[in-house]
Formats: sequence, C-alpha cells, structure tokens
Amino acid sequence: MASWILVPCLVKLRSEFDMIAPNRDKTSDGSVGDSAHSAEVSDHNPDETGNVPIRDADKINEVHAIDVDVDLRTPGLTMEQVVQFLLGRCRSGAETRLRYIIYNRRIWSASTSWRQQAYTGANPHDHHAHFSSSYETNREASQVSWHLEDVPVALTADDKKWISAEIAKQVKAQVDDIWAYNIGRATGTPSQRADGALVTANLRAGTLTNDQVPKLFDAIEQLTAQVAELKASVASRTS
Ligand SMILES: [Ca+2]
Ligand SMILES: [Ca+2]
Ligand SMILES: [Zn+2]
Repeated sequence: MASWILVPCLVKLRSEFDMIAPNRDKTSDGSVGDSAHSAEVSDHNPDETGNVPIRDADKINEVHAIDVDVDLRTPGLTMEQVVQFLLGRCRSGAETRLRYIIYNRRIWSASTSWRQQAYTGANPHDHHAHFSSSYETNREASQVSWHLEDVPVALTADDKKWISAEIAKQVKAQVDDIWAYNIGRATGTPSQRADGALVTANLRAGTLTNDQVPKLFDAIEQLTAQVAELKASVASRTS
C-alpha cells in the first residue's frame, strides 16, 4: 500500500510538462520530501503524517508540491515561459489550484496576489521550479487542463519554413480540389474565366441544375475552415 499520494492536480500538471517537453531532463524532479524536508514545514511532506503548513479536510495522506527540472530540452520552450504562463492564469483567476511557485530566486504566492518577490531560501531553485498546490478538496483533486499546450514558444527558422511550406501545400491541394469541381468541365469551356461567366449566367437565369456548384461551395468552405485552423495554430505558437 502506498503510504502517500501526490494530489491529482499536480499529477496532471506534471503530465502536461511531459506532454509539451517529452524529452525533458527529470534529474531535479521531485514530489515527496526527503529527510531534509521532513524536518521542516513543507508541502513536499505527506499531509496526514508529516510536517505541513495546512491541515486539510480529508484523511488522505497527500503531498501538495512538485519540483520540475528546468531543463525542458525543447527548442524555443523555457521554464521561465511556463512559469510566466501559469502566473498569468493565476493572476487572472483562471487558475486557482496553486498556492505558490518558486523559481530562480523568486517566489510568487496566491496570498500576495502573485506579486513577484525575492526568494532567499538556501536553495535558489535554479535547477528546478517548485509548484505548491491548494489543500482545498475540490481544487487539489481537479484534473482539468492546465493548458500548458498554449504556452507561447519561439519558433525556430526551420519551424517557420516548415509551416510556410505546409500552408502552401495544403492551400494548393484545396485549390486544385476546387477546380476539379470546375463547372466548365461539364460544358467543355476550358478557361476559368469562361467557367465563371457561365456560373454567373446560370445563377442569374436561375437555371443551375447540376450538383457541381454545391460541391464547389463545400470545397471553398473546407478551404476556409482549414486556413482558419492553420492561422490559429500558427498564432498560438508565435504570440
Ligand atoms: Ca490530506
Ligand atoms: Ca486533501
Ligand atoms: Zn520543491
């Protein structure tokens, strides 16, 4: 029987670090406190048997803190960016599951409205970031997304080249599809301008009978949606 568990919200946070940085270094990762921690008040200590700052409502022996190694080994992504992203969500009230964050000689706490303060503890936290969670039952248990996939990362030159080529390729494929539904094909008029004129004439006369116009509109709709999706995904990675 496990003698303690990590609160589910932090299990989820750690899994999101693994998701956005699959090759991250875990050397300085941690959850339950070692003997040095157990001597002092720490969220790393199991809360029913150890030295913790808060007595919670349940009898579950929970750890309320994780350390995450700063080396994310992901180009364009730093721990600083993740910490600032989480702080933004905490300050806006969108995120309420953290009590404080310590990283690189600084501490930010819910109790001081997430204002940055110097951290002068013995460990400067320059090899790991520390995340302490709430002891409130519904908050510590919540496994809703931390949205780490939305952390803005800097794109490399290769990323940008790949995205441009991908957009060009997909738009070209869709345009080709659209012209494969080319109205003129049925009438034998070879140029796009002639096709367009024919469509216009038919529309005015109310005599469109084939299914190619609806297909054409479907294709245009698909292209529009695809371009919008691409734009959104590019925007989320470049902001
Ligand atoms: Ca507990
Ligand atoms: Ca609890
Ligand atoms: Zn820690």
